Amino acid sequence: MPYAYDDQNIFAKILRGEIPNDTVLETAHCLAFRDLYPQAPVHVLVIPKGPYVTYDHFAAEASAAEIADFTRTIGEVCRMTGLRPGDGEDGYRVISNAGEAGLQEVPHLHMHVLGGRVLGPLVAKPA
Ligand code: DGP
Repeated sequence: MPYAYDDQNIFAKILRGEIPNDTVLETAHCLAFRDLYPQAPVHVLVIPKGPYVTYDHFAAEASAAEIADFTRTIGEVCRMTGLRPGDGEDGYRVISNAGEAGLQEVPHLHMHVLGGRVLGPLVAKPA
């Protein structure tokens, strides 16, 4: 069962309003909020409201409306935070970690939108 969803994960609790968050944007199908442990001056998480574990899960099972909203919400967060190249901060990185190899901590799909500094190499070299 690669797509078993645990509704006790921290982002499910945020979506249910059980724990607070610093919301950047809410849409019909998505919530964007600031990461509690920011890795860059701008670090926003964009999540679908639906119970999806990973990006591949979302791609396989989400509706066209959810996929369109997720994609546009990520773009809107880049715009709102001034990260679009030429807008001020001059660029960003969008990352989604999945599973053990990806070091995914929270088993609810999230895109990290990072920027506000030069972000360095895409992945760390193995020690
Ligand atoms: P990942 O390793 O890709 O699963 O990233 C999970 C991110 O979630 C990590 O950057 C820290 C963040 N995070 C963990 N708990 C909370 C929380 O309670 N609130 C917020 N806003 N972010 C959290």
